[in-house]
Amino acid sequence: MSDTATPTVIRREEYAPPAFLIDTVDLEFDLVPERTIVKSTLRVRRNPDARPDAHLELMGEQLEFIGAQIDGQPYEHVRAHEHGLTVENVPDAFTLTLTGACNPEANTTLSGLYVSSGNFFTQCEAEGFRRITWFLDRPDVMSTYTVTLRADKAAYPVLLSNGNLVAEGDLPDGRHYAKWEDPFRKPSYLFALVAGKLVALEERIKSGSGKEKLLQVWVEPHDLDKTRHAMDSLIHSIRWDERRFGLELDLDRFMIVAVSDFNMGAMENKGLNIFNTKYVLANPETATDVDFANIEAVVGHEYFHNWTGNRVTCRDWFQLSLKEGLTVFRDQEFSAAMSGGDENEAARATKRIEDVRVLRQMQFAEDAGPMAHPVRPESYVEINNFYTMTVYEKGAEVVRMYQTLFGRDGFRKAMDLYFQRHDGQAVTCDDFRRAMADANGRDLAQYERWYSQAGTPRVTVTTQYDEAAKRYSVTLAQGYANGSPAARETQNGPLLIPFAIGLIGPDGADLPLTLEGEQRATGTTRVLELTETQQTFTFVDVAHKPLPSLLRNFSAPVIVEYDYSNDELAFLLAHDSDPFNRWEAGQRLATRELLALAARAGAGQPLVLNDALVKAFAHVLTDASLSPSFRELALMLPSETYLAEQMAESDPAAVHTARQFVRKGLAAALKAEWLAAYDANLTPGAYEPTPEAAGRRGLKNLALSYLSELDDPADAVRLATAQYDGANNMTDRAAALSALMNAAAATGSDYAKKALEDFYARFEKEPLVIDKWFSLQATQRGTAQRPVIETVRALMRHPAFNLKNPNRARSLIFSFCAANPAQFHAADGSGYAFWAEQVIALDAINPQVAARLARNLELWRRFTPALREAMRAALEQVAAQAKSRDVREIVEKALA
Ligand code: B3K
Ligand code: ZN
Repeated sequence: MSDTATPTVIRREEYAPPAFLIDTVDLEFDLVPERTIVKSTLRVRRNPDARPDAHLELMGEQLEFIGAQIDGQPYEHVRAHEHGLTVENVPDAFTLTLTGACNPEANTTLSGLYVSSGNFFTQCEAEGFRRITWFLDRPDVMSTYTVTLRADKAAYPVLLSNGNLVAEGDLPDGRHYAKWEDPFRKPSYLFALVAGKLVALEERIKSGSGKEKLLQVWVEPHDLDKTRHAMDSLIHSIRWDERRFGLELDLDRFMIVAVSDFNMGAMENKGLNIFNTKYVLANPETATDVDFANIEAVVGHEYFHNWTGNRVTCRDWFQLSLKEGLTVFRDQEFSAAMSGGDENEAARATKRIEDVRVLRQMQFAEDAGPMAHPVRPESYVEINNFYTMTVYEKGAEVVRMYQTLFGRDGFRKAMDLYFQRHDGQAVTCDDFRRAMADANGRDLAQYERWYSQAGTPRVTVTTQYDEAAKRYSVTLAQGYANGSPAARETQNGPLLIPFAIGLIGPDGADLPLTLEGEQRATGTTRVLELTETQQTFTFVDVAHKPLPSLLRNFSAPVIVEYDYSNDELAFLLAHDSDPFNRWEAGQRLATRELLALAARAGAGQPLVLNDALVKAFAHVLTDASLSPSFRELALMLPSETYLAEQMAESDPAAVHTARQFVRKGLAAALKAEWLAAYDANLTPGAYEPTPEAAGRRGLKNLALSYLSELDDPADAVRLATAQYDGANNMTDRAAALSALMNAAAATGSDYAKKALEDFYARFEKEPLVIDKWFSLQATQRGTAQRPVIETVRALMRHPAFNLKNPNRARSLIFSFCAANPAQFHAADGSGYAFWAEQVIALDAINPQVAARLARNLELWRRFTPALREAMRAALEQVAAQAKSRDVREIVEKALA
């Protein structure tokens, strides 16, 4: 456990190159669950570019020191301490051999070497390697690795590590060994090993230049029937990266291994990606359409890291977004391409909408709280706390904006230059920006502020139409909301904001665009470059007063403020040629209405549904020219969490009342249309995870979910029961169960009891499905008679619950605390008490997972006074009891 009394703050400005370099690493493992012996032989030399140091300081944690040698001779001047090993008075160049032991069986942190289901796995990013052996465990120390694994052959028939298998064979006493060599230099965080009883789905393909490649997806034997989709996703990723970026797989062999105990989604270790089972295993019976899409995205993400992350890595952890923002951008583009081809704008928009929804709900919230930080943070206490929405998702937006500014070709040229300059190096975000600038002949000095400035920028728009002169001027002003952390800090000056805009004529068609000073009109969407605090752009030859379509395709991660009327929003929703903004108009309309209703609900006033919203939704629901997936997204109301964050004081109960009122109102007013949409979007026949089929299921199941809100949900119950019993796929079965649970909560009946029992019995042997069973119950609607916290507490005692398994903990505890806001924020404080208990319990087992849960209360200051006080008390309780650096950093920042 990473606990210290006084936390050390690590600062970006204090970066210094390592005093020593390690050219080669030779690791020998004797794998035994309770005591694994690790012998590490390092070729070390003084770094000519660093301040000389007499001693070599190596990092190490939770290790038992056995012995040291220098150049083959026992060396006594070695001091083992809590944070590592000091090797005193070393020569300029030498071979250091260190022998130590660790206890993988007892390692519940899932960082370093650990045991899961009887097999060995590693997780080294960010600082897990030091829990395996002593090392310069920092990303700017890159070495060539040779790894020998020895273990009992019956218990651990498969022995894997990075790179190529160069030798294997039997040893005395029923043991065997395997030796791996990774030809590419890498930092320690990309090291991995796996040992155990595993089987693989294999494919051989030829890469773009005609080289043979072996692809493997390793799983436990009973999961082999759930590997096809991951393999297909890997092949698609390889092909896409060749096509779009000219990047080829560099190893002869590429392996994915699934493990059920894992702290996050997956890890891009060189040639040996290790994945949470959740992002590998899928077949139609066990995985939903969303699972299929997530697997494709995560397989792509980790594969793309091979170039953006592994071949070119980060100099230090402050540069994390160099690899993460860029790789998220690449996986987003990949998923968009898979859902409709690189060129199909409408299909791409669906993916864009989904990504922006996540960004706005999660990253904007992060920016508004105590953990707000720039894409390139300035300091941290525990680096694992900085694998954030800001580094990943806002980081991806910062990369996307280069492409928006320079086009796909300009972006590609700059990527080529980036690899030409930096292949094999550990570099910084500035190096990336420089490649973008140089390849496109642009000065991007101002753009640096996107990396150094925390907070969500706001762009306020005012427009003016001069009827006589046919001129339309758009004034953009940038800043930050009052009271936001960003506004409190010193700001570095205005950002360069690519602001895409279109003008829509009275007939709903886009107008051709001519900016003042231009000879002729070009295009119907223009990317304005806002570089000043305030700037006016004037369009000429504008025949009629237009309606502006602002920030098309969400061209920058900002909040746009513009006073649209409800009629204008309805018009945009019906006509905007930019699918993203069409969706956006509907969301604005719904958000405005929902917030007004929440205010009334909070004040105890009666609620009335605005007919304009019903009409707008009816229009979308019945517009057959729109794809089902677009309609599904447009008809989904903004989440309760997002709505609560938009209030001056978050009031989850009022938001829930308002949102339920609107759902019920839309269900009743459009009942016939929902029923028709249900019938029109059935997907008979064999299950296909294609975007088209998934889109139909999505719209059909959304219709079912609205129908389940009716006072008399008989139709929904009839349809859902039949759908549950007849489903040939998990998407439909889970949606049917959820609709039954919803109807049950609304009416107090037990519609869902039988299906819930059946679901458990049917999937008892499928942990990922049982996770869904827990999470469906944790996120269900509560009633006055039966608050969900009681169900959650009862489920904590269920024999299938296990706090040590992160997926299971997330399925029950996180689902309740983060995805059931009305129940979690119960006025009696029962949710917060539960949260505090669980953070403290997890803190002793797995600080990384505990710290994620700890973040759930960080926006406490923004809530209504009674909730705020109850949240503070819970935070103080955790602050008093938590031990890990991870959790302490979060709660101390929240309370500061
Ligand atoms: N690079 C890893 C994340 C490691 C998290 C360490 N706490 C997965 C990814 O982003 O691909
Ligand atoms: Zn990543």
